[in-house]
Amino acid sequence: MKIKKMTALLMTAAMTVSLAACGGSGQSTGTASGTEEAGSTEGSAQADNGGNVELTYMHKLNGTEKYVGSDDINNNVYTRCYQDELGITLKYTIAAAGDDYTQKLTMAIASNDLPDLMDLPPEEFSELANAGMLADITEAYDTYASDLLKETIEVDGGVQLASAKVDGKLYGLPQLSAADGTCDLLWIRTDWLDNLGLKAPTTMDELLEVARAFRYDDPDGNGQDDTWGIGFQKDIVKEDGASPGSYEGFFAAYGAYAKAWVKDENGQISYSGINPGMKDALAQLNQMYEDGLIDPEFGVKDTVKLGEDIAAGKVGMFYGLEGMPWGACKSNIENDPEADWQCYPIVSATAEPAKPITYVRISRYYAANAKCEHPEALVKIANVFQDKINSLDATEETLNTFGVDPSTGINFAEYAAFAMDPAIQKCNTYYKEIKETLNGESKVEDIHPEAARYYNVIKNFLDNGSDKGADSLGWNYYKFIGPEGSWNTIINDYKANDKLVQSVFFGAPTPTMSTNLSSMDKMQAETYVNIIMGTQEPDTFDDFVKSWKELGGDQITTEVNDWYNTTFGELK
Ligand SMILES: [Ca+2]
Repeated sequence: MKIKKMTALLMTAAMTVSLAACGGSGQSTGTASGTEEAGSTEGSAQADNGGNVELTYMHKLNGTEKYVGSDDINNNVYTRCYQDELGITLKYTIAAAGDDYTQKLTMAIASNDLPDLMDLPPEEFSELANAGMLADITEAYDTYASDLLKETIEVDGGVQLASAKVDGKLYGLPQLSAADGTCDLLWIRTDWLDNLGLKAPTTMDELLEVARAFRYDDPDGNGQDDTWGIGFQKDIVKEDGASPGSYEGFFAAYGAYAKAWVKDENGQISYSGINPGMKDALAQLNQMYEDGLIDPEFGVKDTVKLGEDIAAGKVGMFYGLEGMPWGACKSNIENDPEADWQCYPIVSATAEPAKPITYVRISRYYAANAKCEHPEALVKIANVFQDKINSLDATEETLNTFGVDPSTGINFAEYAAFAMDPAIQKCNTYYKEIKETLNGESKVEDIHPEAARYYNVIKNFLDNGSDKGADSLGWNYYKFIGPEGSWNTIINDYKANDKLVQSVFFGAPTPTMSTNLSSMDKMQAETYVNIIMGTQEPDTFDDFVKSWKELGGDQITTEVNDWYNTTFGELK
């Protein structure tokens, strides 16, 4: 069985190898643009089944694309499909990854040499949409978007789609982030809990007890004083925290978040990084630091370094996202098959339940040039990925052809001109199907073929006596989408009990954010670290709040509220 190579298809929320992930340096496949559009006669509804339409496209690559034979970005299973099924020939005038793409995009905008279709980061999208340089695709979307595409893109009630509108007109399709399914959980070494006869904490006081025991009571039984109670990394002021070692799950115990914009019951939006609960949270972290529960080197450890400590069996608890079984925890159980990890709901320090924060992060918008004669092509192209990969009618064959080839591990989905994974619906569906199949209530032949892939991996792990060392991939899936995996906690605790809080601001930065935010973030991060390490008294938090407001915070707060009211005025 080539299970190792059967890299999970998608599940963007949880996967380290994410379809939408930006790659490093990519290659460009041509730059000449030349002609504007070509192909069939006018009439925007006539692109399919008949005359062929050629459209130029500026596309951001992941940088990880691998091709078979003589295929390339202009000729592959997706471009041939667009041609055969839609009569659309895509000509990639720019196809690059990372900074290379950003540079080419900046140049194309500066020289007003934009292709028919394009990938745009939020800031550039907003700029071009407001300048009238993008096609209004409102009607094209209404007419041509398949039910599945609409269902996928409007999964959040149309919130992210609304960010692609100006004056009620739609100018692009957002690459959705899997908000409201990606949030902090408390990950704990359960073998250490067992060794010390402890239970998983349900309150902050209990968490402190466990952290103390993990630090001082030799949880790994090697007779050495060599373990930390709870792991944190250096990036405190960061959306989603940085995982592993996020602070957002910890701050949430005090009703605070480092980087979130939260709406109150009166509809007012405020920045939670200056919330009074944050002062209590930082004071508590300072106490833990003083008590030796936190690695004093945390301020110079990034997620990779913390991951190495976790993998080496030095850390017994941390806050992190639902996909944590894939990273350091996997390395840890591979190094030490006795090790085991389980996620738990985050704990509260107050009488209120702790509510994890989720962030919307739209990486890019797919848009059409205002001069493009066939803007509807954008929508038709977007339908394809849904049909081939995300439809309940998808088969093993379509998944292998348009997704990951199980024999080579090549992810053909990376070639898609527009790919969007309904990660949350998928996780919900697959979780349920896998659980039912494990319980004998469903047959593996009857569940979604992608769910069946994960089921088989999990079943293999369970049948082999749960040998984590021998089947770390099976352990991964079990801990993520198995009956007691992280997804179970998210839907059966966080969602079922209405605990998730969504940060409501996303998209292009506001004007004052563009000019002032990076220095404000820096000041915030320094204040937090100094308070934790005791070089500043917790009471200096109040001075920080005052400075933050004066240095642009009050202005940004006004801008965020204006943006929200303008963007979602009709929606709410
Ligand atoms: Ca020890």
